[in-house]
Amino acid sequence: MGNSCSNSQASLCDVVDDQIDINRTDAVESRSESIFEQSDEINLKFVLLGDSAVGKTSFLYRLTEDRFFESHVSSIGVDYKTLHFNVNEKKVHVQLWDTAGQDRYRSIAMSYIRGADAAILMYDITRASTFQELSQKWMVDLKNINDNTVIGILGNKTDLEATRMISTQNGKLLSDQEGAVKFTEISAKNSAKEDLLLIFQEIVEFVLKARH
Ligand SMILES: Nc1nc2c(ncn2[C@@H]2O[C@H](COP(=O)(O)OP(=O)(O)OP(=O)(O)O)[C@@H](O)[C@H]2O)c(=O)[nH]1
Ligand SMILES: [Mg+2]
Repeated sequence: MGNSCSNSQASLCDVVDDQIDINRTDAVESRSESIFEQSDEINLKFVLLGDSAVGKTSFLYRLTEDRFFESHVSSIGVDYKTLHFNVNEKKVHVQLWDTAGQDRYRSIAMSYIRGADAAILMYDITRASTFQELSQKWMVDLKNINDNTVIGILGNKTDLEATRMISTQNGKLLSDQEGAVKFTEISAKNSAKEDLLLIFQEIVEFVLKARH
């Protein structure tokens, strides 16, 4: 990632705050990290999971920096950015953890599931194996570790429609089967940042509702 969070760093890195200003989401000032959850401030932890090269890091870049890179630099550890939302007059700070999809880093990825309020699972609509692994590998591990995590499922790379292997209907079926609160297809390459933020905010709102 940019700044101090490069892909060559395997563990913790500095928070990179991103200011957001969309519809129901007002931009808020950057803040210093706090472990306290004050009455008008809520801190959430989300984790991004899925096979290597499905587009997790690209999604994070589009959400936070509105950029896209054609090259694939495999993540080798974990990295995060903090997104800020205003929901019902509360400031919600979401740490979004981007994990590495390669098998050899799986145990690291798994350790970030613990304590996660939500998991966003991603597959590549042009690679059937990434869809199968979602239910056979990622979902199994997720539920074994933390059965209460709110789940969102994203099928990525809709710009590659000509080589699509997984239909939208099958994505929806999987989502229903796994009890995901949100399923949609996106393109980290072509989707507008604002649209991705709205999808993200919907999941945030589900998490907040689930807490009450
Ligand atoms: N055409 C297209 N390519 C994409 C899209 N999203 C990501 N890619 C490409 O897919 C490759 C992998 O993207 P990454 O974001 O690095 O994938 P990742 O899931 O983070 O992979 P790991 O870090 O190895 O787990 C890169 O070459 C990206 O440019 C998309 O929506 N459309
Ligand atoms: Mg990555």
